[in-house]
Amino acid sequence: MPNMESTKTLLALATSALLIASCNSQPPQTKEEKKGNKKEYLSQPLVSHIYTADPSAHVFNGKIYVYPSHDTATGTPEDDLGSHFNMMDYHILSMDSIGGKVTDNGVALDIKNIPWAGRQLWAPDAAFKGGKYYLYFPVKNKQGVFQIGAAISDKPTGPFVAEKEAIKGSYSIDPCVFKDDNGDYYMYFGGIWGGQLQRWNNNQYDSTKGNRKPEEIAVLPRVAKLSKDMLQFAEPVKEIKVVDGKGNLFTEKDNTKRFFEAAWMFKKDGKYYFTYSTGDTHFINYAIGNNPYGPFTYKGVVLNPVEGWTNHQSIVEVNGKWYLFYHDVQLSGKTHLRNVKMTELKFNSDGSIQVINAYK
Ligand code: FUB
Repeated sequence: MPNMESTKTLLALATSALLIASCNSQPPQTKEEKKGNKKEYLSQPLVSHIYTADPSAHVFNGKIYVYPSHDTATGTPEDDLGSHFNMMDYHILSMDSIGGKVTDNGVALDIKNIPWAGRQLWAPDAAFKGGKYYLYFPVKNKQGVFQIGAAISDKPTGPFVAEKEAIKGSYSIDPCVFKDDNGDYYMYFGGIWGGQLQRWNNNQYDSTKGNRKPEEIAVLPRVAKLSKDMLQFAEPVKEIKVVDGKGNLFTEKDNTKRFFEAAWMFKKDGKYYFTYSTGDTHFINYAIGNNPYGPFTYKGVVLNPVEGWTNHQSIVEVNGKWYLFYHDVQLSGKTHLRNVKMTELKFNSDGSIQVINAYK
């Protein structure tokens, strides 16, 4: 019979051997896993041969078109004004059906063919009226001030011909053109920080105006009805009120709820849904109103933060189902080289939106 000491030694040796065996049976951890960041994405990039962002989706003649920014690695250093988002052209994506093959239709508009443009082609949108397609885009003018331009084509995929000047009275970024049931079109727009909206008060530009202080009322998004020819504003630009359940405007410190950029409007069951990004807190939120000018009452989150700093959405109905188009940085891991994605969006019976997580 072995003595107590030799039994303990044998047991210790056996335990060590088992531990070593079990450690060796594990696959090595990736860098991300070591950081505890194992991710399973909700959906996959629509295309991977180019970087795309800020997807504005539309259904024209039964086909799905996505109007994204075209992210490019130009080497422009990163700063708080978004100088690294230094895009030069637009490519339009199309699909015959949800989940179908995605076609890149090539260059639809190049910055060198926009007479008034300086730099940085940011998030575009598009509209269709009277047999013509209209592309709306923000770009800095030659003085470095963001304005919004229009371009026309006979085809939804372009090529688009830009107007010689920016839309008169337009400013800032992220146009969204919404067609109401009576045939009127409205442009929603604006974005703070690098999008310069904080510099505009009463439609006057003041380059010295900085970001709002935490206690101040947050900068409000803007809207203007479009002229019949779709190329100008038909009225002075107005502010849109996004309010809490008591009708109060948000202050800058309410930065999980206040508007930052990425306006997108849609209408469902007679209600106007104003959706937007909260920027530095990275949510896509929604607020509901009874008419195109608001006020819009904050209702909640549509999309939780994605991988990457920016979060930018569009929401569109295709054959009776609703879809959220968004982006993240799955392909590059770099904040300015993004990829567009889509997923189904569901409503509750009271019209509220079921929150979407970018990860499973
Ligand atoms: O793509 C450049 C800017 O990043 C957009 O205009 C913003 O909405 C943000 O996504």
